[in-house]
Amino acid sequence: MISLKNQIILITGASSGIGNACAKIFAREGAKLILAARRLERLQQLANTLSKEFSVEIHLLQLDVRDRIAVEFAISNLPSAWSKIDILINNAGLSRGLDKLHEGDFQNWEEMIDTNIKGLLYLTRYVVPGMVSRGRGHIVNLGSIAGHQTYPGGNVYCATKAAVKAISEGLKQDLLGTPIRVTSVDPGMVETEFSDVRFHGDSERADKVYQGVTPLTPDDVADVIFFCVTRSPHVNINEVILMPVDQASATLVNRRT
Ligand code: NDP
Ligand code: 8X3
Repeated sequence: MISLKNQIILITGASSGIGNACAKIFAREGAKLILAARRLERLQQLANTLSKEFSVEIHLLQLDVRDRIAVEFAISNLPSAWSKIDILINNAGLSRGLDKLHEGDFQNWEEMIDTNIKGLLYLTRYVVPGMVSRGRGHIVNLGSIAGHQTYPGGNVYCATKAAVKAISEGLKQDLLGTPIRVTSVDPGMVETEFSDVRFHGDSERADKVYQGVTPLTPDDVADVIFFCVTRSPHVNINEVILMPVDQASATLVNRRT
């Protein structure tokens, strides 16, 4: 197992859910954290909590990953002590709506495509060249079971996660011959703000998604990511699919109610 002590880890979407849980587990291991999201006050709260609990160095980035110029500016203007990123966790992402494709909302589509695909590409494009020139690095992309199996109403969200799968595979191939590692972590149901965001704040509908099942927690996913990034340097975990015991596929869920 390799140590994360003093490694610089950039986590997008650290203001909630899986990104937030990753920040906690990496802080515990002595990594230096760059935490990015749009909601700066959330990041500040997280940084305060982590600083009290661990002696951790944290740099905050208020960043909308959909804004390519902002991503370029943020990465190229990192203070020199923070610029040599060792691990990039491309976690920022969201779903919007569960409409039939032929009745879909254009704004929802654009938000998912711009965040889940283009945002992930921008971060990758601006961070990975530095990894290549330094000869070290690891990119972890948050895919999903939705990138392997399409479910009714999932159409565009599933397409974005299928794109993440293809991008992860492509990046792995393009980095062959370098020591840089690429991993896609692809969960099933994880209870986070994900469903609230999908249903635009309709929490009653969001709660129903997790009714009668024991979903994964953000910490469960962070544990798997931690495992992937701490393997020996010659080991690349390409893809991990994890889901709750109560789930067998994107659509097959055992509900006890
Ligand atoms: P949350 O809604 O809890 O967290 C999403 C994070 O993404 C937030 O921190 C949010 O921050 C950030 N984010 C969204 N849009 C942007 C943006 N434009 N720019 C910067 N940050 C953004 O959901 P999860 O933790 O569940 O989701 C994390 C990842 O895991 C996503 O990629 C999701 O698709 C994936 N996933 C989730 C599953 C689940 O069941 N929950 C299962 C499989 C995969 P802010 O709003 O402050 O910008
Ligand atoms: C999130 C999991 O099945 O709700 O990616 O799409 S699912």
